[in-house]
Amino acid sequence: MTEYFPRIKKIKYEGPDSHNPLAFKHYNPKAKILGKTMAEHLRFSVCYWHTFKGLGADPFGGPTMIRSYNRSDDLMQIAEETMQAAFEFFTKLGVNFWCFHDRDIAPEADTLSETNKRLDQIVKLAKKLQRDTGIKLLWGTSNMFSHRRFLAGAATNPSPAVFAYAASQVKKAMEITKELGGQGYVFWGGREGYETLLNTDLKRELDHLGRFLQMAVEYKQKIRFGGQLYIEPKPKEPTKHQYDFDAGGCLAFLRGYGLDQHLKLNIEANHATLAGHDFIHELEFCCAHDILGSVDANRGDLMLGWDTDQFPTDIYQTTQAMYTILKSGGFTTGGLNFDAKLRRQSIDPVDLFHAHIGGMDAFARGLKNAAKMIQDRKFEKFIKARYADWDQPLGKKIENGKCTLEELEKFTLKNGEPKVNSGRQEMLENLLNQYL
Ligand code: XLS
Ligand code: NI
Ligand code: NI
Repeated sequence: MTEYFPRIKKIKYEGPDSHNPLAFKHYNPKAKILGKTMAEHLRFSVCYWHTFKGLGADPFGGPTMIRSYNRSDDLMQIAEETMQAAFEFFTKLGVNFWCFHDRDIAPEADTLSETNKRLDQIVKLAKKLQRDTGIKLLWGTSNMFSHRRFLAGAATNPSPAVFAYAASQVKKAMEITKELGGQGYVFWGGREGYETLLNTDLKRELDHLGRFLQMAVEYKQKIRFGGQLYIEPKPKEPTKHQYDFDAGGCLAFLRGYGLDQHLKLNIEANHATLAGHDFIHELEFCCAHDILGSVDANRGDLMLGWDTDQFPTDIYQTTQAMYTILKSGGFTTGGLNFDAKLRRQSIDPVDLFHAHIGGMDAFARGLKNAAKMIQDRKFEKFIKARYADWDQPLGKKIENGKCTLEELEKFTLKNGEPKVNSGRQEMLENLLNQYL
C-alpha cells in the first residue's frame, strides 16, 4: 500500500523532558485523570477541510503546498488517495476522531444525483478505513457556501430553489454521517447572514433558517440518526453579519423556533474572539444553559480581525477552557476538533504533524492544570463564598421568587448601606498562574 507520510512513524508520548519534536510531551492517551483517560477526556479530532484540502491559498495567491495524494488528473482518484492519506495521518498522529464536509471528501459533479453517487463511492472507502483503524466520525456537515449558487446564502437565500438545493444536500450529508456512525452533525452558518439590509428581508430569512433546521430535526428523527445536532456560532465572515452571531444569539434563535431541545452548540475559539468574547466566555455561557456540545479548537490572532484558524498553543486559554469543560461534566458526543490550518509558509507534510502535536499537547497541559484546579477546589470555594449571602434568608427569598419590591425597600430602609467586598481579581489571577 502507498504510504503518503513515509518518513513519519507513529507519534509517541515521550514526556515533558523529550526533545523530539515529533513526540508528545504531555498528551499521554492512556494516562488517567479524574477517573478517565486523557483520550476519553479530550476526544481529539482532525478536520478534513483544512488538513487535507487546504493547500495554503490566500486572497493574494494560489496553493503553496504540494501533496503526493493530490497529483492525479482524475478527481475521484484524488478523492480516494486523499482518504487513504487521511486515515494514515489519523493513525500515525493517534487521534480517535475525524470531521468532514460533504464536498471535502468527494468533488461536486454536474448534477446532484451524480454528486451523490460520488459521495457513496467515497463513503464506502471511508467506512472500510474506519473499520480497519477503529477511528470514528465525530461529526459530519455540508458545505453550503463554496458553490456560486450559494452566493446569497443557503437556507436564508431569497430563492426557494436554492433553499431546496441546500435541503437536499443536508438530507444526503445526514444520511452519510449516519452511515459512518457519526456522533454528531454540525450546522455552521456559511453564508447565512447579509451584506446589506438594503436588499435583505431579515425577518423572513430568519424564519426560513428556523424552518430549515426544523426540517433537519424532523428528518433526523425519521431516519433515526442517533447523533447530536450542533449549531456553530460565528459573528462575521464571510458575510458582514452572520445570523448565528454568538452563543447568546444562537440560544435565543433556537428557543424562538422551538429548536433548543434538539441542538447544542459547537463553540469555536476564534469565532468567540471575533464576536468580542473570550473563548472561555462562550464555553461558560453554554455550560450555564446546558448547551455545550463540541469545540472547534483553534485560535485567532488578536492583531488581526479575521478567522485565522491557527492551531491552539496558549496554555492560559486551554487551561481555562478545560476547567470549564470539566466543571460541566466533560464531553459526551462532542470533542476537540482542530478546525485549524497551517500557515501558508508551512509547506511540508511534516508541518501537519507539528501543528497537531502542538495543539494536542496544549490541551493535554490544559487538562492536567484544570484537573488540579478542580481537585484543589480553590476557585470553586472562592466563588461559593462570594455568593454565600444568597444562601441566607434574604437571598433565598429573592431566589425563590417570594420577594417583592416593597419588602426589599423595607429591608433597605431598616439595614442602611450594604457592606461591599473586594473581588480579589489580581489575587485570583496570580493563583491561576500557579497552575500553569
Ligand atoms: C468556518 C467554520 C467551519 C465549520 C464547519 O469558519 O469554522 O469550518 O466548522 O463548516
Ligand atoms: Ni469551525
Ligand atoms: Ni472558523
